[in-house]
Amino acid sequence: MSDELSPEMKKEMYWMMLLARRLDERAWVLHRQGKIAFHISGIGQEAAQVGAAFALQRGVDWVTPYYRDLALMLSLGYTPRHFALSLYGKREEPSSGGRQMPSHWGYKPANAVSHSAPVATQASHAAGIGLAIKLNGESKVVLSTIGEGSTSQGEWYEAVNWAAIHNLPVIFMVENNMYAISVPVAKQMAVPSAADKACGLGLDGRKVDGTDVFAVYAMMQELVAKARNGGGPSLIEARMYRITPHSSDDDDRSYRSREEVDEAKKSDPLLVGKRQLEAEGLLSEADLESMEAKAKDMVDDAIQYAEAAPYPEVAEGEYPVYAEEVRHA
Ligand SMILES: Cc1ncc(C[n+]2csc(CCOP(=O)(O)OP(=O)(O)O)c2C)c(N)n1
Ligand SMILES: [Mg+2]
Repeated sequence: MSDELSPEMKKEMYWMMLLARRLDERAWVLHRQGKIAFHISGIGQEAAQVGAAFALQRGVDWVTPYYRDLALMLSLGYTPRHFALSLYGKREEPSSGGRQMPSHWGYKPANAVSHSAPVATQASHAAGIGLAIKLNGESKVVLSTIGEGSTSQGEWYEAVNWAAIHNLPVIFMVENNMYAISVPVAKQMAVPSAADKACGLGLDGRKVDGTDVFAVYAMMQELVAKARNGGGPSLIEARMYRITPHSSDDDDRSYRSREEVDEAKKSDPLLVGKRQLEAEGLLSEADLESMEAKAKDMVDDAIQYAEAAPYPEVAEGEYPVYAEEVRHA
């Protein structure tokens, strides 16, 4: 665990993971109740996301996140209300006025760029932003996240290669959750880790336990500092397990056993984080109870808010998606 983190920061990181988890769980319930059309979950990936986000300068650095990054986004200031608005496709949703799919993010105050549905396109966006930062002489970095399966895409190699050639301030974080929908990681890559791909592209490749929020934070801090000081890009593989089905439309019983999932739940990042904080005497039963109560209140509030919020007007379907002055005219 990083010594540089104060007890308050450690608790804050645990809180972010807990809030993301409770919000995510509620989205599954809303889907099963028929209230929302789609959910894609970050359950099991919160530690990597929170650890990475806390190593950034929020609102200064850039992120090109991918669809499982709810905990990352909440750590950057995106709120449960924003997320609920996206689940319901409401007008006030910040990425696109309710036109993007849920979990496709996009949040200007956090310099978070909405991604396209084709996987790996965000890596090219990150390389481009990295080049702009370099040309402008700014002291900023880009965090670009992706699933391990998507690192098979040609576009991903092109983006990482390009960032390496031009020494761009980009950290490519692979959230290796062992599956790409139904395809296990062994059928996705011949190397043991996505980090091993770095040596063929000429950048720093690191592996970290993606269930340990403090380990991810410590490694990210180092890589962010390196990128910020002109040391170039890095590739980091955070390993974890996708505890839920791929999405609300997937039945994972057709390709993996319940025993496998139950075994993986023993390394649930929330459990790991709780044990770490308890071992340091930083988390009492009372702390946990009050965090749970606060999370429930925030999730209830977000859903109520989104349910009451207006949908976009039909005429807005013809408006540009990203020109806000027109969208909110
Ligand atoms: C170019 C492209 N091919 C296929 C898909 C369909 N698709 C969406 S998510 C996904 C799996 C990606 O797996 P991984 O990168 O491991 O991310 P995870 O969902 O496991 O977090 C696939 C195949 C897509 N969106 N884009
Ligand atoms: Mg995956």
